[in-house]
Amino acid sequence: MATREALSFCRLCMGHCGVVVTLDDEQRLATVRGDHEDPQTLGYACFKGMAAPEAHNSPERIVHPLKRMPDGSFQPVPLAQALEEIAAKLGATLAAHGPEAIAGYKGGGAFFTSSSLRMLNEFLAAAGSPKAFSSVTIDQSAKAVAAGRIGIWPAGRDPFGRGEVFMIVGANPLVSVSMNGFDTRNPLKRLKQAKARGMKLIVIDPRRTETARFADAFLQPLPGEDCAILAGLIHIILAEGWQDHEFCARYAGDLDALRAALAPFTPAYVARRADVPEAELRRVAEVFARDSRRGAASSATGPDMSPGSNLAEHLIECLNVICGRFVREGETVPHPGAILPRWPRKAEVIPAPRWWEHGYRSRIGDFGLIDGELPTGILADEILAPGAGQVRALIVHGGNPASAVPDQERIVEALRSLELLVTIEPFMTQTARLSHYVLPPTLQYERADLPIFIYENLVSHDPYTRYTPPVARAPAGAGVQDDWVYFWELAQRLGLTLQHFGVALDMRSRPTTDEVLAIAARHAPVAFAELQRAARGMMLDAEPQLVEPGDPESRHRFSLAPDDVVAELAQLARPGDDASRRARHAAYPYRFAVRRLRDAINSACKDLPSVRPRVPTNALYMNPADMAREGIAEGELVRLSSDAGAIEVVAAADPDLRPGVVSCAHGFGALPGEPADPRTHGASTNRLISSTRDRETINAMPRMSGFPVRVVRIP
Ligand SMILES: Nc1nc2c(c(=O)[nH]1)N[C@H]1C(S)=C(S)[C@@H](COP(=O)(O)OP(=O)(O)OC[C@H]3O[C@@H](n4cnc5c(=O)[nH]c(N)nc54)[C@H](O)[C@@H]3O)O[C@H]1N2
Ligand SMILES: Nc1nc2c(c(=O)[nH]1)N[C@H]1C(S)=C(S)[C@@H](COP(=O)(O)OP(=O)(O)OC[C@H]3O[C@@H](n4cnc5c(=O)[nH]c(N)nc54)[C@H](O)[C@@H]3O)O[C@H]1N2
Ligand code: SF4
Ligand SMILES: [Mo]
Repeated sequence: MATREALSFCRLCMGHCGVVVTLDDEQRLATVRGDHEDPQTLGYACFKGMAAPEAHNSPERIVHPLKRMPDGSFQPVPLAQALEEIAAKLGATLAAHGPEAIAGYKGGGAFFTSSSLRMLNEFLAAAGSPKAFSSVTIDQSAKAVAAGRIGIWPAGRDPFGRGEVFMIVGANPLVSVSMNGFDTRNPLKRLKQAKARGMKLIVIDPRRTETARFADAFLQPLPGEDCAILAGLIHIILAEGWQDHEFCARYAGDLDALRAALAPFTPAYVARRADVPEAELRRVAEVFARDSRRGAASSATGPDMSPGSNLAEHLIECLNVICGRFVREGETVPHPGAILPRWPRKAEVIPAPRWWEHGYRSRIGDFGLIDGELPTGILADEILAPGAGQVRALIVHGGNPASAVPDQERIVEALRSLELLVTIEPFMTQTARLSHYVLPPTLQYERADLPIFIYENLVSHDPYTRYTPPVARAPAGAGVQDDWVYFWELAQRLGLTLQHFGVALDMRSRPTTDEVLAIAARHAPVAFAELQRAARGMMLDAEPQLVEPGDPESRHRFSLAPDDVVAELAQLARPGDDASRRARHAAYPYRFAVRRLRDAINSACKDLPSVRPRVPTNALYMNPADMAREGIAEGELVRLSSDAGAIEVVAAADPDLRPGVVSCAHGFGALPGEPADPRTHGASTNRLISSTRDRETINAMPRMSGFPVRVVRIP
């Protein structure tokens, strides 16, 4: 019986929906609903967000540290024993093989736990290991690569709330509630508000998505052709002279070199290649550049998971640069920093920093660091390839690499070969099952938290932040801990000092979670205690930040056409390419497109009792005309193959998908070698992807969308 209500916010995705929760007599989470008085998210909450009580109270939830026994079963062990044994093993590995033998992988569950979101990195740094991996480099790290190659405008792009236009390349924020630049605080309402004030929406997506239904201009190309499409758009804009001439003169470097490199991408060539009408391509250029003066282009996983992802992001930013779509001198910075420190935003370019060209190089593939981390595309090789620096121990924090990392067979082989695999995880996931130890965390409503503050300007486009106390109790008798506690306890046993956002933690007496959060929030314009008292968060707009004039002496420019980008464009346009694509097309006539499901988050949430019937499996979506041509009926089993592997999945009709394209969500299926029923377990799309071929330069991003596949009905 529900006895008490409390306010909090959901931490399953970037939406951060403000919610009202009810608690039962034991202070356990009973219900979750959208908070209609929430100033940010205006009452929105999705089905899986409201299903959180099922996760918190699940009989399947891991509530004690588990140790894998020689027979493969898991036994609960006392926390002290688990920590002693793990620390002893880590210590022995460090002594025998050095810090490079210890690595970490951080996933979504860790990013959305603010007290812990840097702890894995900080633990590895304290141990002297450079081997931090995360889901970022199998997601949208092309954005970091693009910033590193083109340069940075400190005040950022034109915000959604002020633009006359917003261009979406391969994202579906009305379902994913996650997209750089889109206002995802109740995305449907925010989109309707923006359209009501006259904002034009452009969508480029092989599927007529929930978001695309609102588009003023919609391109439905083959996936994997964004580089050509974007090159074509810039080609048209420069040819017509629709760019922002003043901004270009002042800030755009190598504009002529870019123009030359884009010469092959004529509208006719691009239209043929991406299979879109040339007139529609022109229309997108018109709506974005000719008819609008402000408003940015942005993207999400569509282009960032397809071949040429780094180039695609570079070209998106080129579009913004040539059209001058940045917050200008004298204008307010939308979110200048609430938890993160504020810094001067000048109207000038920070020249391309190319971070990865300095410092550490990986032993596999000679990659540099992206945002201080190694690319997850080489994780399996770092574990499997013998030699000095081979990874022998891995800590997985809030992630499920056995499901999430492309080339499932190879990553699972790697995880199985580890001398020590420790996973901080609430459920018996595929990765947990391969682990030597599983350490159970508190779940979201049981812990104090802040929004995912490292991306705070994506969560809210206003200077807003919010604290939540723990509102619910963990299950009676449970041995769960806030995630960061595990890192502190292990560090202490190894004699290491954790530096949390530059502040040394007390390693003798364990701090509280609030103390840890307060360290991260120490630059906030208000005291942490004040933040804690604000039940629905705080708008920290007492001192709006205006963009300062740039240094008149500054000669810094955006690098529109650095050598590597020019080489990638030349490669894309090379004449042999057409022929080889035609040959591939004969063997693999469809193209695969990534997609997400509304009621699941990657590999999580789909097994909750109320969600299960809504997403029984990861169906392969096909256009009904393609199904008819292949003789495939709704619900039949098909074999989906790429040049890297094959899976069996259930076919489902999706008239919104363009012909020639098939689409299937990731995060399903069983471990390699184990039986899996495609109708009840689904299958892992990561078996269709090679981790050693087709990797991007710089961030080793695998090719996860836009690749050729074949679909055959299984009789
Ligand atoms: N083929 C293919 N592969 C993909 C993608 C794709 O589109 N296609 N998408 C990629 C992308 S964008 C991403 S971000 C990655 C995701 O990669 P991961 O983050 O590694 O995968 P998830 O399935 O999201 O795993 C999150 C885990 O966190 C756990 N968790 C939930 N709450 C908590 C908590 O409070 N604390 C802790 N410690 N854990 C918690 C969940 O149970 C779950 O097991 O997958 C990538 N892989
Ligand atoms: N409900 C739900 N929400 C989620 C998640 C989830 O699993 N479920 N996952 C979370 C995570 S980890 C992330 S990273 C975000 C991702 O957020 P989004 O990137 O918005 O995810 P999707 O909804 O899959 O949208 C990707 C779109 O790209 C299109 N696409 C595929 N290939 C191409 C291509 O080559 N070019 C173009 N132009 N389009 C292409 C697809 O048709 C699809 O509509 O979502 C987050 N939110
Ligand atoms: S949209 Fe995201 S933040 Fe909002 S309720 Fe759903 S999962 Fe939670
Ligand atoms: Mo992601």
